[in-house]
Amino acid sequence: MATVSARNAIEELDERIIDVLRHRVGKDELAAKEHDWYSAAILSLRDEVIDKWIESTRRTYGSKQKRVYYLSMEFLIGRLLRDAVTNLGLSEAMDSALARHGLDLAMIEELEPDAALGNGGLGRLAACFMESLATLDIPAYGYGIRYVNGMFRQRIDDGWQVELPENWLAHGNPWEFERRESSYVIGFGGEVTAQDDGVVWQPAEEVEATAVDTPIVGWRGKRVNTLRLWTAAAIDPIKLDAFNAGDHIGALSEQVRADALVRVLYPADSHQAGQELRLRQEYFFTAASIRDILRRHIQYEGDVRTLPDKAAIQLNDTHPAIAVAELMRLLVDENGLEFNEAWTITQKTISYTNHTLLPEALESWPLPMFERMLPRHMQIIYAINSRVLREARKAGFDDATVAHISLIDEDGERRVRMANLAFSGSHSINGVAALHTELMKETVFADLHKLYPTRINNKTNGVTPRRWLQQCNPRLTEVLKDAIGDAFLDDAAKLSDLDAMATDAALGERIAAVKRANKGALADYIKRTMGVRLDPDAMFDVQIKRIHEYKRQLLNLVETVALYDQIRSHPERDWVPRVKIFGGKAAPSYHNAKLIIKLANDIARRVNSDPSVGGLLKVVFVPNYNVSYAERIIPAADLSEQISTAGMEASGTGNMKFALNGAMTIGTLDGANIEIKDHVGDDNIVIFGLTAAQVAERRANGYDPREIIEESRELSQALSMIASGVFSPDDPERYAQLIGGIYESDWFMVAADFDDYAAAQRKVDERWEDVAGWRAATIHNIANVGWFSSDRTISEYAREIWKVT
Ligand code: 26Q
Repeated sequence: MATVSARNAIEELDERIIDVLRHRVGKDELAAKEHDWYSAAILSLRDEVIDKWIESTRRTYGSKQKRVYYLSMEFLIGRLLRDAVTNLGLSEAMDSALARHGLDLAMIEELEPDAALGNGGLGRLAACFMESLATLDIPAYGYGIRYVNGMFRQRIDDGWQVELPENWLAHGNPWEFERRESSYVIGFGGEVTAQDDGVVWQPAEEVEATAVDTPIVGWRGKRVNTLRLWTAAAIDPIKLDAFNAGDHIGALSEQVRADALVRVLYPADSHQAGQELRLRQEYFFTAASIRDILRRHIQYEGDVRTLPDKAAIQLNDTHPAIAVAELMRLLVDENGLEFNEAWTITQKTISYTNHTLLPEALESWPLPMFERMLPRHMQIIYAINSRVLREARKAGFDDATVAHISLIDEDGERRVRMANLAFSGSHSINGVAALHTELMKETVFADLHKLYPTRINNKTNGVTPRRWLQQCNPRLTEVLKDAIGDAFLDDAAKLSDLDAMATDAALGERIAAVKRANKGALADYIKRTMGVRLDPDAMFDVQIKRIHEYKRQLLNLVETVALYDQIRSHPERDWVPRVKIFGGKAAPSYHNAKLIIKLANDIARRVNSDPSVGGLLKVVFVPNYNVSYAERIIPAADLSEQISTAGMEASGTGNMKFALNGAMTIGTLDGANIEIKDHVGDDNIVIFGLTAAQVAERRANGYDPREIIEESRELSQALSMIASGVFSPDDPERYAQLIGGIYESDWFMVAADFDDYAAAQRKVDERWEDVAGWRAATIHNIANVGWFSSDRTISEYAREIWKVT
């Protein structure tokens, strides 16, 4: 029964929706189509968001608080409607208001396109952080690029990945506001000339950056912060002199060059593209952001010297590392500061997060290209470098060590090292999980760490429990509320109250029923969209993430083949029915990753149509895995696959989302898996494989995969089935090279970890058959991963790096 005030809220919202539908959407409620109601629902809600947004902004200006600026090339937001509705506490009112018109909020939510302005973990982390910053009432701005085409749509054609352009803005974006007054001219190229006692950079080319703002609503609507994305335009969109001379195409060339800057997200998440356009994008958004930050600071504080007291700039990886040189340039060239004073201000203001140790992912740019595009920045980088190298020599470092510290890589073609630039210009450099941070100190940053031993620190990643528990799993949220009250909604650490109830049979039963319902809903969706039938009573075993050799989807697939082989050989054994779910995108130029997708689909076709497995094993590769798909799959997962080669996954964040939704993890001692194990306890996670130290040791002392393969019947059998074309009869050679790589070198240690992984999977089967034990483990997982809330992560950044309260 709705209370009087709830009825009033519904009434009010309903009236507003009808008013908006008529006067802003321009539709009669009798004629309105679904997408008209969708627009009306968002615009009605938006009014509420805007009021809180303005209130938050006034409060920040009034209190003169220090602000946080999060610079990121990627924000993988997903949909915003459900986020805004639930964070404003209007879910029930909206549900009921729409129901009066025969509409279903869940169905309306499906009409919103994902804002897919990111590749994967790094971009999704930025989105979780934005939500937690607003939740914790920290005045913060996210800065990035308003890509017209986000992460490509993935279609699977005959098992192969096909990339299609993504077009999230096709029908407009009700969440964004263009701010024409916040625009800056960004220069490229040209020359630097001496003038009086300073220098002048005269760019050869100029582009205008204009802000487009999106409100980010915190939990319970406490604060609404701004995500400011830059769009680009030519200063002179049609060059009239060229146009009048009859060169109608040439007259548009500047606009075309400007459009390219914000046209598309680079769909590579590990090895760097090395293309000029990428560096242009990086400078474009970073320069606009730094100018905006300085403009705001000077407007309200009057003096650039107090910048570190009022602004903290966090660099999300090295993609915005040019911020170090740009801030120096603005302080020295445009505000007349001495180099030393500018350097102190820069270091106090900027901090940098590293997300990867993979050498191929460390950004560096050919020096000639850099110098051509950013001649003044190149000079500043040389000046910074001579200062850093002087400090290294003074500390008594030898030539080899000094060479590692240098911002310029002098081996072969000279290159600018963005990580060294970001490191030297920051007071804090953090890793994203404990192991990752230790490895940073021992490997890529060993020498810089020796020179500046206090700078590296750890901030283990987290995820927002609003999106990744409350919103995506309302059924579970209700059961948890009944069990422990609703304090956990405001503090995820309070989930620990569940721990004492782990063996409560009634609670175990209810949580199992929720899982079953979520699996049923996912099975229905997959049936409807792919035509594949899944048994919701089978174990849902899930690996969803970008396709990458180090993440070892191939290990999972080889084990799947081994299991298939075993089931066929011993149909009489009581196998645990499994559904293997895979999903993820491959970078378009990553050959092996694309081949792994094809292999998953080839295996699926063969296994799913083999009557001799009798429904004991099903394999699906879900197309176009994205944030919205993750929100469907994660609540329905029984088993979470986190099986990267130890030492290679910086943190992982999917691992946290699965555990929060009650899945068991099978994983290696890598990234945040280690900390998840520490929190949930050894008995509530299945760990296998080499440790990071053992991987390093094997690589150093000569590792012979062939020997290992020959000793494992199961492994050699599975590998030869794949390599000989059992799953690719139309092209038997298809996987010869891919599997050959495992025999020859096996950099990712698939062979070394296989037997232990297969044994761990059989242990998972055993645990699954112990129904009460599995249910208790589920509860222990949910109860003990509250620590992985991005609220905890952001509190640590705020206290230890940004010094904001
Ligand atoms: C660089 C240069 C040129 C083009 C593209 C790139 C590029 C783009 C994206 C390089 C890397 C990325 C993304 C990296 C990423 O997502 N890393 C993940 O970050 C997560 C959040 O910290 C971690 O949990 C994951 O372990 C890490 O892989």
